[in-house]
Amino acid sequence: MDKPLTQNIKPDRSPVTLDEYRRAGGYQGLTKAVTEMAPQDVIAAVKDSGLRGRGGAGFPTGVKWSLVPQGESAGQKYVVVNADEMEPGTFKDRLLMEADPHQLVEGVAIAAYAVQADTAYIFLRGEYHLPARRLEQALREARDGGYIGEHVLGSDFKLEIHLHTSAGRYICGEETALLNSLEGKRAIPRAKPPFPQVSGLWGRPTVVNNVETFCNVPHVIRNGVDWYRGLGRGEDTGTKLFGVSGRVRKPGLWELPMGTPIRVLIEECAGGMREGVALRGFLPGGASTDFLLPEHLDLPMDYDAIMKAGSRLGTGTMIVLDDRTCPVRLVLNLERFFARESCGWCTPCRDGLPWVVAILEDLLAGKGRPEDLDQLEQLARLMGPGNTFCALAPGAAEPLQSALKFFRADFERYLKPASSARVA
Ligand code: L3W
Repeated sequence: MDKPLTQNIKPDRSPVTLDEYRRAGGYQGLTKAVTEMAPQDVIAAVKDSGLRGRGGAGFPTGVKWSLVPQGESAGQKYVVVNADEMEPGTFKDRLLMEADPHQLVEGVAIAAYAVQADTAYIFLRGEYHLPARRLEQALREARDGGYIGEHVLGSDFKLEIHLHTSAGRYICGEETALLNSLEGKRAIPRAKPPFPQVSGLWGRPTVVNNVETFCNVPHVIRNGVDWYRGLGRGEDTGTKLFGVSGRVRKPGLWELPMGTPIRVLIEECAGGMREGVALRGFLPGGASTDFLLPEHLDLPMDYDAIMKAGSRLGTGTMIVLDDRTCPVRLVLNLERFFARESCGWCTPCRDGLPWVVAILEDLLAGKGRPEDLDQLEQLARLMGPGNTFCALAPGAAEPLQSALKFFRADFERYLKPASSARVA
C-alpha cells in the first residue's frame, strides 16, 4: 500500500510478522488515532479520504461511520468485518488476510476507536482455514503488544476482537444476514432501513465493512488524506485490489491505483489472452455484475465510470469470457450457484432462480422453445432491484440480462435442431 505501484499479490508461505509489520509503519495509524485524534477527527479523515466500500457496493466509508450515534447515551456499539468472501471469481480478501493479517486488525481497531465500539467480530468464511489460523495468531500478538485489549496503547480505549467462522453460505456475506447469523439465527436478510449503523447486531449500532475496506484505513490515518486521495488516477481515491480469472496468461491479483484503465489490468498485469483465444467480454466485479465488452477496456476502474457503462465495479475481480467458452454455459454455471445459495426468503429469488436454471438446462439440452429467451428476460426483470430484501437475486440477474443482450445469438443457436451438440 505504501508503494502504490502495480504489485502482484501472491499468497506467501508465511504472513507478514508483527515485527515486519511494525518496521513498515504498522500500528502507527492506530497510535496516531488513539493518542492524537478525537474519534470524530478519525471519521472526518476517512470521509475526506474518499474511501469507498471495497465489498462491492462502493458506499462511502466515512459517511457510514458518521451515521453511528455518538456520545455517552449511544450505549453498546459494534464493529463487524465482513470476511465471508464467497463471490465467484473473488479471492482478494483471502490473500489480504493470509499475507498481512495485522493490517486488518489495525484497521478494525481504528474503526472501533472512531465509532467508540469496544467489541468487534471478524465474520470469516468457514472454508478459509489458513486465514483463520493467521488471524488468530495476529490477534494474540496484537493483544500481547497492547494494540487491542483493556487499555489500547495505554489509553482508556478498550477493544476486544473475536474471530467467528461461518458455516459457509454466500448469503452470509449480505450484511444483515451476516448479523442474523452472528446472533445465532437463520441467515436471512433484514429489511433496510434501519441500516446496521443505527440498528445492527442485537439491535445495537454496528459498522459492517469489508476486509479490504478496513485494510485501507491504517494508511489513510498514518499518511493523511491528501496522500491517499493522490493515489487515485481518476474520480475515485486510493488503491484497490483487482483480480483476473479466465483464459488469460497470468491469472492473479494486483494492487493498482483506482482509475487505472481495465486494459492495464487484463493486458499488462494478466498478460492478455492465452494463445489461440480472444477476449469476448468480462464480468468486472465478480459474478453478480453485468458483462462488459472489449470496447470497454479503456474505461477507468472507478465506481461511477463502470456504472455509467452499464455495469458495476463490484469486487474488482474480473471474470474473463473468451471466444471458445460458451456464454450460455457460463451463465448457467453462475445461476446454479446463485440458485443454490438463495436463502429462500423472497419469492423472486427462491422461485425465479431455479426457473432460470431449468430454462437454461433445457436450452442446452436442445429442448428450448423460442419464447424461452423472452421468459428469461422477464425473470431477470422480476429478480431485479426493488423486488427482494437483498442484492442476491438482482446480482444474479445482471450476468443473465447482459448475456442475453450481448450474446443473444449464442442463446438462439441452441434453439436450432441438433444444436445441443455444440459444447465449449
Ligand atoms: C446508510 C443508506 N447506509 C447503503 C450501506 C449499507 C451497506 C453498504 C452498501 O451489497 C454489493 C451487492 C453484491 N444509509 C445506505 C447505507 N448503505 N445505503 O452501504 O449497501 P448496498 O445496499 O448498496 O449493497 P450491499 O447489500 O452491501 C453489496 C455486490 O456487492 N457484489 C458481491 C460481493 C460479494 C462479496 C463476498 O463474497 N463477500 O463481497 C459484487 O458486486 O451483488 O450489490 O453497508 O448498509 N441510505
